[in-house]
Amino acid sequence: MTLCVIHQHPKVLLAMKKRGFGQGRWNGLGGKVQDGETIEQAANREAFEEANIKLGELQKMGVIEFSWKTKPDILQVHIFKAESFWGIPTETEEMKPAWFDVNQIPYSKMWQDDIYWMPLFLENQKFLGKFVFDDQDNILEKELNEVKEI
Ligand code: 95L
Repeated sequence: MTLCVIHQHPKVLLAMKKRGFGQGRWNGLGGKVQDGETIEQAANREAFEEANIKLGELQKMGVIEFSWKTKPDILQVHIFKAESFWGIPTETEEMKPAWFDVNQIPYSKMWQDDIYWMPLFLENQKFLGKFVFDDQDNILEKELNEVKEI
């Protein structure tokens, strides 16, 4: 899976997921990598599908593996930063994009892992991690390490 957060300091672009997996949470843009597609191509395609924007250069910021104690699903998420994009972030059927000040990130309405890695992301520090959730998406186990290179 890909996850791209646009960071134009002091603002980040997040998007409220309106339906499906992660509904009701402020997310980055992204989704599943399709057959025949690179991870970067998937990040670009998802940004266009979800918010109608074309991404500039992508920086690899982190890889996190998410799993659930009570489900077989394992998601390997590649987290990217884009500092530039083309177009106007537009609400789609899936997402409602909005800008947040880096000091007012809505962590209480986000996935619980974000509060751990977003500060590293904002400081341009790369990271690798693993989180295990319960069936209500609460964190049961966490591992997060800063790294020099992804
Ligand atoms: N901005 N953060 C996200 O969009 C995000 C964070 N954590 C997650 C954990 C599991 C998952 F399946 C998705 C996300 C996710 N989209």
